[in-house]
Amino acid sequence: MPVRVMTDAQRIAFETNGFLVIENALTADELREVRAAADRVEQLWRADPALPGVRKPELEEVIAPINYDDTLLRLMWHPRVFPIVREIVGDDVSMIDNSYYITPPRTPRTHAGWHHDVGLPGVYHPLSVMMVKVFWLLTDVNTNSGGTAMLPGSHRLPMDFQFPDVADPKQMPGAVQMTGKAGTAYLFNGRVYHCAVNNESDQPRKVLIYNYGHVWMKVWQGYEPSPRLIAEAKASGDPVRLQLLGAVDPYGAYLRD
Ligand SMILES: O=C(O)CCC(=O)C(=O)O
Repeated sequence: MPVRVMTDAQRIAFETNGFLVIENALTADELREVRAAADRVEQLWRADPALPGVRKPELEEVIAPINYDDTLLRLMWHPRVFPIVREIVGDDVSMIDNSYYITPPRTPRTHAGWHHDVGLPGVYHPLSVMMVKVFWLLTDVNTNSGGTAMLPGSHRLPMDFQFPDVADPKQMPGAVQMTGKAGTAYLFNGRVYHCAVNNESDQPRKVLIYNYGHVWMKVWQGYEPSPRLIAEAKASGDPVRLQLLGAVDPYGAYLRD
């Protein structure tokens, strides 16, 4: 059983809304360290257009930043956030994908319209938690910065629920805009209906995204941990690191303490 770390207010907020905000998830020192690592990764990635990612006017995405820098690897089991993810997903928690998103200033359009992250055949999603995604804000994000918008409670809606079509993502009735200072983390059930709004500001929005699921699920294609990370996890013998990187028996592994 996962150790219970969530407060009652957090459990109720997550169950009812489908998302949770953790302010100051990173201390000032940690934020400095994580930003420096993200900057190093961005530099390496920009220097080699063959490295995997998205390079579009509405989004730049470094695929699998944990493969580049161990500070970003360690963020995957950060002590203020990972225990919450584990409590929600369960002891069979593992990594599905990870990204570094840079939304350029003044995007011409959103990079992600309204969607659910999960819609698996054979799963009754309104009562399931298949994925939990954590966003780590590396820049301050306000309502104009190209951040995520979510429909609270939408993870519980029937599978055939008809959402309205909206031309501008901001027009979705009932949507809540995720904002926060750099160092904030927010996490959500991958069934919550969400999108990114346009970045109407003069600043890039920078976020690290870590998506967790169950260890028997496959890693999102193209986001696999590098052979180096697997070898180092095996050498470490650390059960959390091994399981998050999928270097375990997918039908037998679960974290024990
Ligand atoms: O960029 C965002 O805030 C939204 C990203 C998104 O839709 C996703 O990760 O599924």
